[in-house]
Amino acid sequence: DDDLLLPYAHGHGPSHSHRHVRDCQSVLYGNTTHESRPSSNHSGLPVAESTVFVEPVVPGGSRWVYGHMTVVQDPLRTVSVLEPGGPGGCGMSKRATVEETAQAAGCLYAQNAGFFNTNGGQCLGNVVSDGRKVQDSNGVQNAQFGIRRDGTLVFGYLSQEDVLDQSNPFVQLVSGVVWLLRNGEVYINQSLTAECDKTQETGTLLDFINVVSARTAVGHDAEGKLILFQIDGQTRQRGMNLWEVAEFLKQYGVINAINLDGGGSSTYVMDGSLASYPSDSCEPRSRPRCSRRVSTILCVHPR
Ligand code: NDG
Repeated sequence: DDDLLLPYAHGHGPSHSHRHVRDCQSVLYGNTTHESRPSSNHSGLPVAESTVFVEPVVPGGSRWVYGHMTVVQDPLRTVSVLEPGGPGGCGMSKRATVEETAQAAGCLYAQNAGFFNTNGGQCLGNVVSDGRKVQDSNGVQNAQFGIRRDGTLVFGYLSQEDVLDQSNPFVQLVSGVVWLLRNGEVYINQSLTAECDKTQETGTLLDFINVVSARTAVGHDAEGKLILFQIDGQTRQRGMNLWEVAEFLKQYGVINAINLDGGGSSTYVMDGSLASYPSDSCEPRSRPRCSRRVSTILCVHPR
């Protein structure tokens, strides 16, 4: 398809196209650079189930992490990618705490999602929010999560053509960094060769993967339920590296998953109230730790 011909704008992309991903991936995946699954649709059940956990990072290990896992029964009708502070937030390079964005939208559960430029505050990557195309990444290649109009869940790498597709368009779309699990297998080594190194600001892509930190991720299980994942941490001191996040999710039956913005951005909100332990210090330092003003969020709302 045409993505082979599209140059990467602004020098942000890798020096290769989707052709590279296809050439370097095993025949197992053929020509596809992303995975698509029908989403579940259990309209009789509660919208979502949220669990808190304290678990050893490695089974039997001594390092423990605190986190939240949210299982969403009907992602098409109850999950939205929301701009910081509401519609238009990305256009204004706005940043808002997850509480602020979630309260305004009436989210039952919410966590931070897309990366942003820590200098200018710009939202990075693709953003489609409730059917509104907010911005596209201009072909910059990072792991994506999207929901199409018919409810199909999409994880992986998308060409500009895929992003702009009008036959079954994305109604929600957000970009992460590192495709953690593809078809139930850890896909981090492949992500290392394929993804843009400039979207995240925690060292090189390899450092970003290997460092322990607070993290957020999104994935799906075998039934097509959406799985939101958030763990607390502090970069270089507590939390999980991305290998551990991938193993953890795999162990709990997640099939495809991507990593979203983490570190001081990692935040979990229930009914508009902070329910996680963020790592950023408050400015001014009148209190110990504060929610960071972040970019886009993933919001689980009533049907
Ligand atoms: C977090 C990220 C950093 C990113 C910034 C803004 C981690 C470990 O938020 O990479 O540049 O999006 O995910 N850190 O600090």
